[in-house]
Amino acid sequence: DQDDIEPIKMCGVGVAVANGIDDVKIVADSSADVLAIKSVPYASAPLTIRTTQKEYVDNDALDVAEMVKDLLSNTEKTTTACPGVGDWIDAFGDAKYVFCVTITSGLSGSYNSAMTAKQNYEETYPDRKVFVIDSLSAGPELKLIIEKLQELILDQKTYEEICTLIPQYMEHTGLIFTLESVRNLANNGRVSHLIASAVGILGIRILGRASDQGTLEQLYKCRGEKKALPTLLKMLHDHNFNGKKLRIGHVFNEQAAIKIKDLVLTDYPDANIEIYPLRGLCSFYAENGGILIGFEKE
Ligand code: X90
Repeated sequence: DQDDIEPIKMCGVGVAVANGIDDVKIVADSSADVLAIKSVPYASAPLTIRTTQKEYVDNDALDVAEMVKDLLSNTEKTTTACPGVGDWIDAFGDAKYVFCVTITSGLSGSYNSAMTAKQNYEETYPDRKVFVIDSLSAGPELKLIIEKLQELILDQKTYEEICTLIPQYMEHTGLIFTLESVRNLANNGRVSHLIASAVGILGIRILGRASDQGTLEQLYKCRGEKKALPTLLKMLHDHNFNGKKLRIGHVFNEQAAIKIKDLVLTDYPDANIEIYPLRGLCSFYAENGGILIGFEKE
């Protein structure tokens, strides 16, 4: 059937065609919320969420609902950790060409860790190459980058071509979000005090975007979902959504995600929209009810 044929068709990237499918691999940290993809080898390097009692590894075995529930009733400090150099090298496996996507270097050490892993990997195996991509974002924007990598690989683009095309694509992607709480972000020093204090008031949510530096930029605050959803739509307009791909990740808030999808389709009838639950790391920081939207822009 089709699934058996496809992997042969893509046979590595450009110059390495004769060496077969194991030659190319997409790797991302678990902030991408992507556990597996079709047709191209893929691995996810997990971040971890830690209390003094317990460690949650953000892999496919994690029960996100249980973690979110546990942490709601937990009052002690919870921290997170990015993949270590060894975790990244494990994820690279034995691929000749690796495309490695990380959460923003503006908020995490994941990118630095991946860069060290790249150095070690290329020193140990001089014929292998790793292209590390700092997403300057989190969640659904990484998903868009991974989908584009997959498309370029299946299109038989060479390693060098992809190294040029992906940064160009990323100039045309963005991330907006709405959060009902920034408690975990604030407790871990990942947002300014200004933003943290805005959301201290019950019922107030913030709307914002990933800044060009890969940090949280607050654009609005509002009370209640009724106002938040049209504002998200306005933000998409303001940030030049091209009417094509949009990815909505949510923390146990599928209802709002569906409403957003319907609103978007009214203005952009040809949009390609997918809704999915966020995994551990993004659920921890975006918190219950949180919505992250990755989109393509002009
Ligand atoms: O290295 C680590 O321990 C991970 C730290 C990650 C901190 C930020 C995670 C943000 C997740 C929250 C809203 C979207 C913000 C996007 C700004 C670039 C998602």
